Amino acid sequence: IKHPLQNRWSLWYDYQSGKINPEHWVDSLKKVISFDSVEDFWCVFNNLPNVSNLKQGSSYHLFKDDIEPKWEHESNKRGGKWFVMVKDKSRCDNQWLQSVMACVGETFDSSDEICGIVYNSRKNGDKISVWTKTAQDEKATRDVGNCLKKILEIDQTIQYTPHEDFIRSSKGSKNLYEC
Ligand code: M7G
Repeated sequence: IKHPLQNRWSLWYDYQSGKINPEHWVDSLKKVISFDSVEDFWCVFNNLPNVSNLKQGSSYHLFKDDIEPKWEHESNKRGGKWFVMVKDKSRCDNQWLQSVMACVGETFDSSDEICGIVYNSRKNGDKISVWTKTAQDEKATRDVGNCLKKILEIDQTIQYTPHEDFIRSSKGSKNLYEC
């Protein structure tokens, strides 16, 4: 018997070469695999190329199974993301694993608020983002941000931006919270 996770999760991948507009972005998004047990989680992660080796321009998205990893999805459109610039590339594999384990193990405070987690490999610096459901719920949103800093063992200030800004215009976004 396998050990069930509280939620079923799906891993998605996308690769963007150069500038992309929001209408075409979804075309490159591919669902790779889903899992709902501890054993299957390890099976997936033990076989997944490390984020430190991810080709620049590509991203991993790990989301609760009923949530597509895009701003427009019902569960995301009133939410936003905490994002962390990866400052020390030698720590990125471990930081990604720790934050993914906290998601699937539901050890974040206010973990019901979590939609998913993203790793972007980018020329101007890698990013880890945690997407939450309700930007207006300041308490729950801050709980997630504070937990994320502990999990990543960082003391830099991190920012939270609502997706609605991107839905209106992919250029403009303002930070709603910091922690
Ligand atoms: P990104 O990959 O989140 O971050 O967005 P980056 O700026 O570090 O590369 C890059 C571009 O991809 C955005 O400006 C959009 O054109 C497109 N894009 C990204 N996301 C997450 C979405 C999304 O959820 N929906 C849509 N329509 N476009 C998106």
